[in-house]
Amino acid sequence: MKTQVCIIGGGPSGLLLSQLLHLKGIATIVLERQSRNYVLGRIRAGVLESGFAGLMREAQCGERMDREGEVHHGFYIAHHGRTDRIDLTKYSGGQSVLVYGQTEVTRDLYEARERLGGQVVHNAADVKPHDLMSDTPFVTYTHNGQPQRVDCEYVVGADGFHGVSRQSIPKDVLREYERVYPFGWLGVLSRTKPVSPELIYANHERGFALCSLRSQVMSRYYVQVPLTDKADDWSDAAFWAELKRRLPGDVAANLMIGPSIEKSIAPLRSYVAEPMRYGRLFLAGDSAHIVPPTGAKGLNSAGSDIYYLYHAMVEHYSRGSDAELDAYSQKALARIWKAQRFSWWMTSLLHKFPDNSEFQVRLQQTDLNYLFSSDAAQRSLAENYVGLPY
Ligand code: FAS
Ligand code: PHB
Repeated sequence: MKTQVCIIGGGPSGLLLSQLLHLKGIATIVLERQSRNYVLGRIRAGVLESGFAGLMREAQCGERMDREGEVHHGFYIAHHGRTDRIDLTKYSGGQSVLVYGQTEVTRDLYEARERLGGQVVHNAADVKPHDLMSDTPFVTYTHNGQPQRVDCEYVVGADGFHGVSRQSIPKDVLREYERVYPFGWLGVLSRTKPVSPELIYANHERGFALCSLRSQVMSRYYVQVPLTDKADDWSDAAFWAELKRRLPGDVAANLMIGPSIEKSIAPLRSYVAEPMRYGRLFLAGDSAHIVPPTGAKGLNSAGSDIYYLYHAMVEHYSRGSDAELDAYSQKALARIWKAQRFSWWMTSLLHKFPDNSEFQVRLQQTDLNYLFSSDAAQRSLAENYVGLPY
């Protein structure tokens, strides 16, 4: 097979880039290790920045998102017996976020690829990029036991944190930066009415909790748990009881509980790999960076990578200029590191760190008191949460 851009990974990053390039007449193929249902079975992000939503619309995938997604103008932080609201719209100069699950984003992208006859290969095993430093890179894989080869001009590694692409960059070229947090998030999805019309982030002495949603009949809740916990250790009853303990009394009293339809634990880490380019290979999304989900920046950071790479590829193929391709890694990393900073800060602000000294505990409390006493501090939080400009 021959194509212009071979994309490894059929998650939101790979599918969005493939769809955007296709609309500009640039040929792509997406190689996805799992089945479509497996990819759609993952429950992940829930909040979209306006930049990401704009890319979905440009990709002709925004119709259901705009119909079913909820525009949110603020969220709550419950802490030290108080519940304060961050007015995102007031403090970000009129912006908002869209609450629409990553699962639905991915479903919309799959359906759009199908409508356009896009090439998405599922169950692609042993995917491996070759000759990345040449002008004729290629990718091999096996499908239904048959060896396959894709000759291409560029390879995009959109294969997530555990993918093969980042591993294809030599160790003496790759620089990695990482912080692993001493806790994880136990998440539950339930067909229940959300307890609050807006998200509630809770800083509690027992640990962090988050009340989110997917729709008015589908709720998404999280509690911070030790890294040693397993999702199976938690019965539904134990989860709901712990969540209630960490929420303000009036909220806990109104919490509608029900059977979990998904329950999983996500470890929390901050991670960046540099550079995001090696010859004809470009990394995008979780293959190059991971954030703790506290700031809702994971999927949204993938969005800005895709925006830069999409425009760089169009520049190359339509105007023969490689300036934006050459600038991609530096440009993407500049925004990635700001999302890293914000995600680390929100995580430090809201979680219980087992090894924190009394001094650090008081600093965290002071950080929250300062936040809600300062318009400047709330403007800073709001402009980062709605998404810094691409
Ligand atoms: P993805 O990991 O989504 O997609 C990569 C794809 O590549 C996968 O489908 C994988 O099967 C495929 N792949 C991997 N190796 C391959 C190979 N060798 N060959 C072919 N295909 C291969 N973000 C938030 O904003 N909020 C959240 O609450 C949140 N929760 C999360 C919970 C978990 C458990 C995880 C892992 C992430 C979470 N994230 C969250 C971040 C998440 O939303 C990512 O940012 C988002 O999935 C990034 O999309 P992709 O870059 O497409 O990577
Ligand atoms: C979610 O709804 O899954 C969600 C929302 C906000 C976050 C993290 C996760 O910061």
